[in-house]
Amino acid sequence: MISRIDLRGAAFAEASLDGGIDRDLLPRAELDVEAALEKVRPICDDVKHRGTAALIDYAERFDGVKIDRTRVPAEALKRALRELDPAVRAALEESIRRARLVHGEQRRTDHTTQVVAGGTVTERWVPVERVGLYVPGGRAVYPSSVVMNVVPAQEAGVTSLAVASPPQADFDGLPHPTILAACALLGVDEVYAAGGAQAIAMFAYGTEECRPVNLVTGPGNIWVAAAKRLLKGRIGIDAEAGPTEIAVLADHTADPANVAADLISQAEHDTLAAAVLVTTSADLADAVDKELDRQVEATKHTERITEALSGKQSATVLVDTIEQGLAVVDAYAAEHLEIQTENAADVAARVRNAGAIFVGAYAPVSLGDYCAGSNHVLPTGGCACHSSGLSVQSFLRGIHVVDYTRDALAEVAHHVVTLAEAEDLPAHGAALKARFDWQVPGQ
Ligand code: HSO
Ligand code: ZN
Repeated sequence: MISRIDLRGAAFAEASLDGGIDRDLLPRAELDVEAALEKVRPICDDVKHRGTAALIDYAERFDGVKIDRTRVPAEALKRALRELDPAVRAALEESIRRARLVHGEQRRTDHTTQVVAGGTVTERWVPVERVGLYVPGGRAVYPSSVVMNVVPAQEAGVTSLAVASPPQADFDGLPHPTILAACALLGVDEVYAAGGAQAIAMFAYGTEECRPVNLVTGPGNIWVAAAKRLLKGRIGIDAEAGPTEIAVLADHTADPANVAADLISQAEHDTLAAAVLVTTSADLADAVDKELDRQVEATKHTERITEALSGKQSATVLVDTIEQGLAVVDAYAAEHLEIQTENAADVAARVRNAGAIFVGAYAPVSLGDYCAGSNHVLPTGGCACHSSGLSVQSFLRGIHVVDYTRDALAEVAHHVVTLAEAEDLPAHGAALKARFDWQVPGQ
């Protein structure tokens, strides 16, 4: 069901550009966010002008449920936590504990550089004041994503955190109870029943019920991505999450049943999800194909997974060497990359482009999705060649604090004036001259 690209022999050189592999060798699923922009624009404008009333209308139109307010009452959060399955609660608590361990150590400390005697620049890390977290509803009800967004925000020191998730007809117009319970577990008490583009507009413009936020994070469908793109600038955004991707770089030592299971695990998310196996072993590729047939048949979401695996975005790539395999996975820049080879840690250390790397036979992507301690909000669509996943850093701004004494300024003033003149900006120079009775020392 998965297509095969054979880059052995001369084919590797043919697929190479400038010594590296062609980025487009492996096609990706197409999501036309641009086209969605025109549809979400009037929705966002409507929320801007009519606030909560617009959100109530959209709940009826898009979510099929009548609500009379968007703010979720505190009692509903408490109830959801009380009624949460104890095993799910214990698993979420462990997920939160591990995520806090990792993210707690990411916090940057302020740093002061002494540039000259009397002249310092301090980089001060300041948390964003208010963050809005979007959590999808529908098929993708992921309490784990609440954990992955809230924990780094809290560890960064964000004090005002609001969550929005679509109102559900089956739950009296409230967001899914597991989402509410996860919020309650994390100590988030400001939750809104709002979904899609309209929820992002609520965060950006504010309503009678919800104060506007500075930054919006969290996954979402194409409408959410389009609203983020539209409102970016007014608000900060994390990234536009695309369909999930897994790449596995494997050699003859990999277990085909494990490799197939891991490919299937991410294909389970979406018909557009991508599963890519890059291997030096044709025998492994054949064995994985067989395992895929067997395991896909036996799993719950067979249809969705079959479509994802047979889509143009999924493939098995045969290469001659691990070196070549590394070139392929670097060009692809997968959201998740597993290394299932001999000396996996050494091979992993040579990867340049990936959202997260999973080393060896016992670090499947599913571990990272829930309980590794790492973050599962990762760059998709090849963005891993320039961006990182969500972290404490995503919720901080580094502010340069410049502190110079008169003498320290005097020492460099002539250079400032010279550069200002070179740029035909004499008023810039004048700001210096004003401080020295129009006499710039050294000039
Ligand atoms: N693999 C998804 C995250 C997720 N998996 C949530 C299960 N639940 C994107 O990294
Ligand atoms: Zn997943």
